[in-house]
Amino acid sequence: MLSEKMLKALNEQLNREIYSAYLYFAMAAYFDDLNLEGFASWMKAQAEEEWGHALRFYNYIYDRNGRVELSEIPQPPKEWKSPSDAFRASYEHEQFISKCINELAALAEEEKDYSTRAFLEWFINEQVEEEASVKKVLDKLRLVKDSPQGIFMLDKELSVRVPKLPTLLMQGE
Ligand code: OFO
Repeated sequence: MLSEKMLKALNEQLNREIYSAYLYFAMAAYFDDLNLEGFASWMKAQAEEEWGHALRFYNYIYDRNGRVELSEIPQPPKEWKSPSDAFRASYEHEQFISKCINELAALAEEEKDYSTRAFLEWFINEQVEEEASVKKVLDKLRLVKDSPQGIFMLDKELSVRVPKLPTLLMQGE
């Protein structure tokens, strides 16, 4: 059984994960608008994975006899100054999410809720990967200084990313 405080915090994170998906869809639209299909498809894969994160919280809340509560999702930005500006925003967002996950883990420890603490382990590790994958692209964009040739090359490179399928999570992966 989840404490009221823990349930509220888990629901808040579930909604943040949905916002993450929303933000990455907005970034995908920004890149599609620039005809950068590789960047757009990378962002769509990222958005799909964020739905997977939201589903993990959803399933966990019900496994612990809680109730999912959806809140209003803020409108994400529509434009960024450049591809590197979009990836910088994405990196900052991932750092914020890592901080939220760490705070959730601290709360679980404070509450002696070891099941929730164990559940969050996956997210703690995932955030290392999330920050690193965004930072890798950001560093390359900085290296090519958003030059058309560099962006064209990166667009090709990013087009190969495929999402880890969130549908697996619905089957209790
Ligand atoms: Fe991008 O890791 Fe979830 O929010």
